[in-house]
Amino acid sequence: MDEVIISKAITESYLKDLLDSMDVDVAIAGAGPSGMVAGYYLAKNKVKVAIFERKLSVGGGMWGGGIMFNRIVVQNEAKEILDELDISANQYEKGYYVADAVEAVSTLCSRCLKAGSKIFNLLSVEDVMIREDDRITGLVLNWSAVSLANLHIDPLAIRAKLVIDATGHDAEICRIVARKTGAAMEVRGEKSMWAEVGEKEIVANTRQVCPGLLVTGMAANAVFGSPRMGAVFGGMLLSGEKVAKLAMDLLKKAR
Ligand code: 48F
Repeated sequence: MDEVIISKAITESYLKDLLDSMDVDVAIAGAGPSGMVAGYYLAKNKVKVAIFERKLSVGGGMWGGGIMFNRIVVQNEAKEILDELDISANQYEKGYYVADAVEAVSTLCSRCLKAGSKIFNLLSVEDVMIREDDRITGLVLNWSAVSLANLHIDPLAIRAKLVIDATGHDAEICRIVARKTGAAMEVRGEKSMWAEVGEKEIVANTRQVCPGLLVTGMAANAVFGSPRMGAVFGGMLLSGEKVAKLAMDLLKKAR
């Protein structure tokens, strides 16, 4: 065993992937359920995609189900996506399926990676690149450990034809853009729990919010002031699928 070979293997292979991901078709902020579903469908369709996740683990709010009972509920409309991803689920009542949250996250992550997405954990999106006409052209990244340690260290940037905000309840990327472009967009903030309305509106709220920036998952409901839903995940999956389709349409048009 040679520790230096091990160290070189890790460094070279990581840096190769990071360098390759400095110019992508789609960069996704956040590897929660909506971000990874988007990453899966994009990569499956040969789109070059990189996902940047602040935490050590991917999966966002899906691991813990409802109040740490690690089960998630998915309604009929999104059952097809569970099947596509090969996540097992049992019907609880007509139209309501229950899945194991740990199987859901681990399988989704595996399918997303095996389809060809790159996921970089421990990296936080701290800013975006904004060019003419308030177009978003990339992400500004720093190690999550830098902000945790309160260090003053400059970030690095990656270029993307499109950026997807999949940062969940805080809609962090949209908030940055709203702050830095003034009138270009507004983040209204999510409303109190109302599963039926939240699940319906999340799909409609999944869209391009300013040139080059799309929003998915809970971030979409936060931007447009729609309710949160609790541990029902169909909307997240449908939103991730929809944002991938929208991104592919935009990429096609730009060709
Ligand atoms: O919060 P999260 O799971 O968002 P989501 O995909 O799904 C929401 C559900 O989990 C649940 C729900 C169900 O009804 O409401 O809450 O919309 O995943 C967001 C991911 O983004 C990461 C964060 O750590 C999490 O893993 N994240 C947030 N801000 C940043 C980020 C950032 N600035 N840079 C990188 N990652």
